[in-house]
Amino acid sequence: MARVMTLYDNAFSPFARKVRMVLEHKGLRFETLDGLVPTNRAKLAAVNPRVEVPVLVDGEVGVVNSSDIVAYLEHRYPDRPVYPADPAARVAALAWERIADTLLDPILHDVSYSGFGFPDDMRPAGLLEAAREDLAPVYGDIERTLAGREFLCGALSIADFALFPHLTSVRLLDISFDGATHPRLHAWYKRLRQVDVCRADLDRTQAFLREVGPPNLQRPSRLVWRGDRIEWMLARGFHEWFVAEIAAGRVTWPRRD
Ligand SMILES: N[C@@H](CCC(=O)N[C@@H](CS)C(=O)NCC(=O)O)C(=O)O
Repeated sequence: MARVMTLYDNAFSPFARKVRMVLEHKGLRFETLDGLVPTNRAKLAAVNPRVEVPVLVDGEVGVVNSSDIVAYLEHRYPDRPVYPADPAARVAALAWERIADTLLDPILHDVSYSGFGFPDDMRPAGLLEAAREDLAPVYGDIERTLAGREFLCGALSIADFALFPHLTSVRLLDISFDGATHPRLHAWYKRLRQVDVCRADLDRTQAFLREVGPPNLQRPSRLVWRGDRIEWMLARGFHEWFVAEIAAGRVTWPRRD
């Protein structure tokens, strides 16, 4: 019997959503386990000491970190590739994935307080404006790149899958692109929503939000912070706010219990 891979995921995690879309795009069989529900925490810690999703377990092989998982899948299951064959397009696709992982994720995490939402009196003044300033060049780059193209690197690729979850989130906050200024970006986003695996991703996330979302979504007493997310907060000058969060005991780090 063919072995079935296990994806430790979470419908709210942009990294896990990216990996799941790649698995589905490739038509691979896998089962999922929500690694961020407290009852599965020990299982997740056993495969990833940082206790983060996503993790992929494929027989004897366990892979952590979303871009490593995508690289593993592409190497091990090359059919229906997500990396472009052309060397320059491949470099560009990986660069888009890096921008999604290391810039868009931090901005969205920090602005939305990891999706849990800031109570009004806790959101530092100027945070949304900083997000808009740093997103504007990314929107502009996407707009320019899409000239004469359906997808960012020609055919559908990891670039589109990596950016899609973040672009679904900017629309929920007041930091979205607008169709008048960025018509190609707007059309591309609409096109992606028609792609089966992207539509399924959005449906899953919306169902998850309906199930656990406001008013039921509990803000955790301490939020997990890590590298790029801290860097963006500090680089934009919100260090006093961040230190106050640490002092108030509301900050924790990725680690094993
Ligand atoms: N660099 C990692 C980042 C993964 C990550 O930050 N995962 C978050 C969810 S988006 C997580 O599991 N955080 C632990 C928690 O919230 O308890 C990747 O690309 O997979």
